[in-house]
Amino acid sequence: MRTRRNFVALWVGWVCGAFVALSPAGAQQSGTEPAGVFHGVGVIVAIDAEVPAVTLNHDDIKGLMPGMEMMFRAESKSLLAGFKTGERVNFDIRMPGYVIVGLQRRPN
Ligand SMILES: [Cu+2]
Repeated sequence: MRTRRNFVALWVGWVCGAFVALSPAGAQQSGTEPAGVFHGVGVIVAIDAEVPAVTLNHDDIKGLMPGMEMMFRAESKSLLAGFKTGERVNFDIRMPGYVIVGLQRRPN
């Protein structure tokens, strides 16, 4: 019995350790969502200036999710000012919450 319990504790410790190791430097774990600021590249599909929110067709976001099309809330309306659909952008997402906190037009 004692041996089995030690084995389970060791296994859980190993899995948690592996998960933390895959997280970006300085990120904190909160619940099941990773925390910290993640960086992505994508194309603007739609902008809702009132929410404010932006729909992006984005590439893989390292440590967070594979490439897909999805909507993100933006931290402020001014963050989206001057952008239009079809533009390729670099963006920063604050987790947890999937909030866009940075948006820059890409040269290409
Ligand atoms: Cu996504």
